[in-house]
Amino acid sequence: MELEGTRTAADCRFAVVVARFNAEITDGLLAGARRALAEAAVPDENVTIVRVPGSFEIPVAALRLARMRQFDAVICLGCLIKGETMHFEYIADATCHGITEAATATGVPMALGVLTALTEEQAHERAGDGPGNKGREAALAAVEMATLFRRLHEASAG
Ligand code: DLZ
Repeated sequence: MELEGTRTAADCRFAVVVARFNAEITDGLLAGARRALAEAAVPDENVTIVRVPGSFEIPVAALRLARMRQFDAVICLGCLIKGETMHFEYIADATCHGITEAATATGVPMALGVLTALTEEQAHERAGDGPGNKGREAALAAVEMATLFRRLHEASAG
């Protein structure tokens, strides 16, 4: 038997956690994610958007949403731009580990759409209107994982 997810997820529900820090970029990631979800036939009413101050706050919000058991997947969107500060490394590390832990602790798939860029220009390139938008990529991964997990559930029930 071979199982994989699908490209449409009309019956699935998604939460999107989006950081406000570097909002110009994260707004672009959110727009990319919303376009991808619409292309995957996910109705707007099946998408819940939750805003948090910065990327560091994403994992705890994602964990809380996953524990609600109302979402098939959580899409995490943020943008870290390397500056003079060591904060970049600390926050990037904590955010990625936190998201991984939230997913494995709950069994709810989480898609990583947190940009780590060296410059603002690099970040803009990954949050634009084209196919390279990382919010779009995260949403497509979430659709695939959500539908895969539905199939796994059906397979284990049947
Ligand atoms: C403090 C901080 C810094 C320096 N840089 C970023 C960043 O590039 N991207 C981001 O999403 N958030 C940043 N933050 C904010 C932290 O994520 C967090 O919101 C604060 O430390 C408060 O907990």
